[in-house]
Amino acid sequence: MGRLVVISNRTANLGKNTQIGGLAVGIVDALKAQGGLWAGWDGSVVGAEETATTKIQTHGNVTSLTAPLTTEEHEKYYLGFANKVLWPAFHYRLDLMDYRMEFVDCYSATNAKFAEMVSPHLRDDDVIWVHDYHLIPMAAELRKRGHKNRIGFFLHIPFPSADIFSAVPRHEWLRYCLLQFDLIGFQTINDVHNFHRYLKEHSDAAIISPELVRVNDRTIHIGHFPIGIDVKQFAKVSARTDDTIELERMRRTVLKRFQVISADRLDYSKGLPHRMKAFRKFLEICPEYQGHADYLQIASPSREDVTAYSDIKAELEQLAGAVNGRFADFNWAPVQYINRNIPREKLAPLFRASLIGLVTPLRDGMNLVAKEYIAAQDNKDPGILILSKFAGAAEELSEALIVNPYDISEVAHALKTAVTMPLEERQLRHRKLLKRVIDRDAQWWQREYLHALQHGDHHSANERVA
Ligand code: ADQ
Repeated sequence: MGRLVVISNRTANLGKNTQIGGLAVGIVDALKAQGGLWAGWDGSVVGAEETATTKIQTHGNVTSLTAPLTTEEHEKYYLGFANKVLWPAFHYRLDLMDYRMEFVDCYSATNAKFAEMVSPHLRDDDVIWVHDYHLIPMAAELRKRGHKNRIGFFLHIPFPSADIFSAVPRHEWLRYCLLQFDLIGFQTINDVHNFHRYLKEHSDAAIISPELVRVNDRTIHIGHFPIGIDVKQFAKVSARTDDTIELERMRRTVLKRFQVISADRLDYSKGLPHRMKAFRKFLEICPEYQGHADYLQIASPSREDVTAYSDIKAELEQLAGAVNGRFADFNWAPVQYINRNIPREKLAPLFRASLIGLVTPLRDGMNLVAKEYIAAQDNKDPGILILSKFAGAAEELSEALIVNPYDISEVAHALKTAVTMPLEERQLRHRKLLKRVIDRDAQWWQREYLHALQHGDHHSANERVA
């Protein structure tokens, strides 16, 4: 078996991996098991005049290969085409798409730069796994350099409907690039359907079966591989006896108060203002819970250089202030809003201590917070997950209270249902959800994907998913 080569926009620090999320956990495990290379951007931005040098670091059988972005690449490739064109369009926000021709040129050139960095290090039997929307042209660039390896792509964000994808400028070129991979992996069955429909309507690719597409002399495999979390690690940190849990116990039993929690990157796709309005509506329709419901929104700063992100931040802050202004009393403020990164060791006990996990993105590839919330619960007295039907996770987590995040009133009523749900029903739902989260954890995800990539038979993998 050859080595595994992973190419992603960002790489994790291989030296210490205690803080990494599901994606990185799955990848690091696979790299360590097989030996290999992890290549990507090192996170720094340098002036064009500074020579961009490749950094090579080795940890055991894994080597990391990273380079900085120049100011121009950061602006046009990363913030530009990736995050002002592809991200909004793939999350159904064509209104926020800001396309410029120089963005796509730089996106293409930056992919070529990373391909050039990786190319001399590749061996013929390496299996290459490329991640996410930043690197759609990577296989095409590697093929140009003569590499005939098996190259797979995994899209972490949704693949939108055919109409939306065909509205992305240069979608024909993006399609050509995607079809240079040997395996295209999506998060959900819905994403696979959207891709098929797009191919049927906008290309002459022959769809041989749901898993096989043929274009000219190439056969491309397609499948869905829902990403999971490192359940054991998350359950372990959430179970640590912690002041947070003690506080919540007191809250629930002595003060008859309960906590609702949300944690997201502060991104317009996550539906934070809609959710804040739903909580406000809940306080309106259930006045008996005023003084008893605490809503904790933890929102980590994200892509603040993009206007749409600073706009959503301002909107959320204004709303949180307005809800508190309207409902707060001397001994209670309904909304606690934290705008920073919280270490995993703190986040997990907070999830465990909250009666309701409110996860209502307007669109999301998967949403790992939903799975983390389930993994953090204690089955003796588990909390309830309220989950958007537009999160990829809703395809698997059907025992959650599934809601339409655009329907403020529906979400407010789901909050009411959750607060009054009997313990036995909470336990029953949680048992089923936890089983699914455990069965399809981060390790399962990488094994299924790599099996499909290496053997070209993801059919069996996806049958197991169904
Ligand atoms: P993201 O959009 O970043 O990921 P998500 O899947 O929810 O979304 O992962 C966020 C991670 O960050 C979770 O592990 C969560 O615990 C953590 N997090 C959130 N808020 C935090 C805070 N304030 N402090 C610290 N940590 C915080 C993209 C796609 C998703 C897809 C993943 C993985 O958009 O749909 O699930 O990739 O494929």
